[in-house]
Amino acid sequence: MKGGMSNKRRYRALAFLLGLSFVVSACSETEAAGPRIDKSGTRELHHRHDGFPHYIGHFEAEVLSSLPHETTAATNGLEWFEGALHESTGGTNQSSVSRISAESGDVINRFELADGKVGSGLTYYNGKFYQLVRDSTEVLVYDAESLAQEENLTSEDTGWGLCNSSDKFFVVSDGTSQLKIRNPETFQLERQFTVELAGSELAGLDELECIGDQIWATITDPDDQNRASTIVVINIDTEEVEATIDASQVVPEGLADETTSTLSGIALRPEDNSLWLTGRQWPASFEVKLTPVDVR
Ligand SMILES: [Ca+2]
Repeated sequence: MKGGMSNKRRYRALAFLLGLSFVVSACSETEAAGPRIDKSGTRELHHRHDGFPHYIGHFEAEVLSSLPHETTAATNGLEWFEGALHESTGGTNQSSVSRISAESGDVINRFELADGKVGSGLTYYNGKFYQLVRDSTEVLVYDAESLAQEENLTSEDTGWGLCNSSDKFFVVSDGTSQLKIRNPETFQLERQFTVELAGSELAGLDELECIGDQIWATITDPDDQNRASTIVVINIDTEEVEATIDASQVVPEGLADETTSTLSGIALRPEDNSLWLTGRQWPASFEVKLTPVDVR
């Protein structure tokens, strides 16, 4: 941390504020029909009217179950589609898009990128997968069933993470504090904004998952391992951070270095609203539950 409040103190301060918002939210929901808040630590803590889980506050992630993950897979994007996990991997001359069995973790189908192309963010939209290429404006497009390549798109600039927000927008990160909202048909820029955490720009936004009206983002920060296992949850409309998640307990022990231990994959399985995390060269992908942290 370069000057100012330490990260730990900053997170505690933010967690306190978010904790307050959680309490306020819980109070405001009591008039609605049915139980809205489940504090027993199940994975859906706040059921929204549209069926998506909605998390507000500060949480810790714990492992519920796991799926084998190739330790050679440098995960840069993760997405569930039709009961299978789909993964974009980076690494020079090792990049691919893979469909992975939810039962065994085995690769069912794989498309390998041409040498020199580094796979990055991945998302599904309207029968196709879209994959960003690191340091390139090229957006690779695949048929979602066969993973056959289709005609590519070209973006105005480069990106890291990618998610599909309710089939209305693509959200793109680029390792800075900026998020770009793009038209999913044309990839044209519609809006962009700066993400702030506790009053400071939050750089390093990386892998994304769009869940309802929220954008879940991992943070790549080689100088701060706490941040590298933190997820921030941003409201796409208000552009505010609504929740933080400490996933440090999920990071497997014994990984070689900061790069391999970095959390770099988030995916929500829509069939059961289960949340899955993995990282570069992790031996497993993990289903996690989120437990609210009492920060008062
Ligand atoms: Ca994702």
